[in-house]
Amino acid sequence: MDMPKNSFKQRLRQRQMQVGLFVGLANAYSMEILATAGFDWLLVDGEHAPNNPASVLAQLQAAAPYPVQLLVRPVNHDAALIKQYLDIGAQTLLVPMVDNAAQAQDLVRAVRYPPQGIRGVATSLARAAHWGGVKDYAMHANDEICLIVQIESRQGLANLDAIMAVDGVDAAFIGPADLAASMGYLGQSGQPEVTAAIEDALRRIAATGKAAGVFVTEPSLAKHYRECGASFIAVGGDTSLLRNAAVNLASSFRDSEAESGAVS
Ligand code: 3PY
Ligand code: MG
Repeated sequence: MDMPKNSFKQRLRQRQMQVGLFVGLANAYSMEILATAGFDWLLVDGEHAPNNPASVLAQLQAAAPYPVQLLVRPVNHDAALIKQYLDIGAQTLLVPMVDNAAQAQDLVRAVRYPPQGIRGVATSLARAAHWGGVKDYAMHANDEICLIVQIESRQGLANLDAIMAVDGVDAAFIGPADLAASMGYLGQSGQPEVTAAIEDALRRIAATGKAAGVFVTEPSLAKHYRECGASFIAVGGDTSLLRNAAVNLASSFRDSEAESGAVS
């Protein structure tokens, strides 16, 4: 068969708006539910959620029949771990905490086969290559991989232009929580100085001709960030959706019991 195309990367290039969700439940069955929900992309989080290559694999398989793209966030910049995620079929990686161009350059090398990079070759063992069934996988793989760097520190902002200039970096995604912490506003990503820094970063990324993304749950702020140049946004996370719905359901029944004078 021919090389599977990375439609997320294609739409990213065309700046088509893509709406996504962070997925931290680390479970294939709930991933499959989310895959039916209508998001353009779902991020399997291996940075803060208890994921590893085996659990990411199960989630890639669960979502495969549905028209949604899966992104994978590794816990760090480890080239060996990145190789495992690419081999099991992740085509788009969102890599956290990229602070300078040297790190970005190393990540580009980690996702590419030689001579441009250092990704190890074993297509007969790789789900991504259909275990040897994808015609010339090794020749086309570099083209279909999409590398997104996360900018989420003062240092990352200071080095933004140099990071974006690295050939092979396809897009940058702003992490408001870590950025706020780095700016001295731990837990206050809505702080005006932080949102101003995010706006500026989104504009600067878009001006480089590469795609900009951000995590934002507030609809009016999401609209504003889109106007600043964001073309892919994460609008929430599965863990929060589940917990908020559960808390609201429990409390709505407690409230109605109290209103009707029921004694528990
Ligand atoms: C952050 O906010 O720090 C993230 O990594 C996700 O948005
Ligand atoms: Mg972060």
